[in-house]
Amino acid sequence: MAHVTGETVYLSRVAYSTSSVIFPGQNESGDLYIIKEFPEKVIVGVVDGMGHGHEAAIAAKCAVDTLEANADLSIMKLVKLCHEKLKNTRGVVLALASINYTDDTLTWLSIGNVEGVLLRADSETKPAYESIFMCRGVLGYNLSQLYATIIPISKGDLLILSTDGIRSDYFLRFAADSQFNTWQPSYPEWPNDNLASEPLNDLEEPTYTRDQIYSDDSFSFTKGLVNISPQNVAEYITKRFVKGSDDALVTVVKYLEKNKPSR
Ligand SMILES: [Mn+2]
Repeated sequence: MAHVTGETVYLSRVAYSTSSVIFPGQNESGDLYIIKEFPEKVIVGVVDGMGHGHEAAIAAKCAVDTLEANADLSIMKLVKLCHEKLKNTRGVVLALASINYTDDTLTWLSIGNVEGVLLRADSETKPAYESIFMCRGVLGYNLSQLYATIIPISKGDLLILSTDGIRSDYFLRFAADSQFNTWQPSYPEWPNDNLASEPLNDLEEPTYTRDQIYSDDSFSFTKGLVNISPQNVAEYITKRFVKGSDDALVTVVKYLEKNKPSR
């Protein structure tokens, strides 16, 4: 089983890392990502080709190539373009985000089931997180009405996009862990190379529900976010929350201070 976490990469206004796990027995992933920075924005995409193995990888590669070659377009146009280009493939689901540097906004949408959250670094900002809007559909097959949302984004905020190879309740457990002052990401070592051994059986029930976190003004991700690198967060999420029944990929992007490289 191939599990890879990239080191944190610093672009001019964001730092990011991606962690991925390939479905046992396959040698290529159907889950891919793209990040491309321009002077005034950065585009981030996480793509999940339907199924796994070679055909899934072909579809995902087609989507990523299309995004890469046209990243200067708006995300709505990018979605429609991918839909056209993917007609002869298995299709993909994806999440796309565009951070506009000139007005500090995040525009994002998801087609299918790629999850997206934005965790607030400033404990005064309420609610403590925002969720991506998930539209129905599979690019290449069927596309229903598209909705993107635009929200403000601030220094230190953490954008996390993850495919369905990551447990959908990862966010709630992550929230619980992030309440500690000295949060040290911890996870079990892989017991062996066989993901079917399910290293996650020992997880306790989540402490919070999404609604509780969303409406609780005393809740803050700040303690857990301040000194954690995108690499640590990405590695923590895949190692602790991978399902093992599918490819998995998570991309973590931290919004940096204006014109000042920071850690
Ligand atoms: Mn998947």
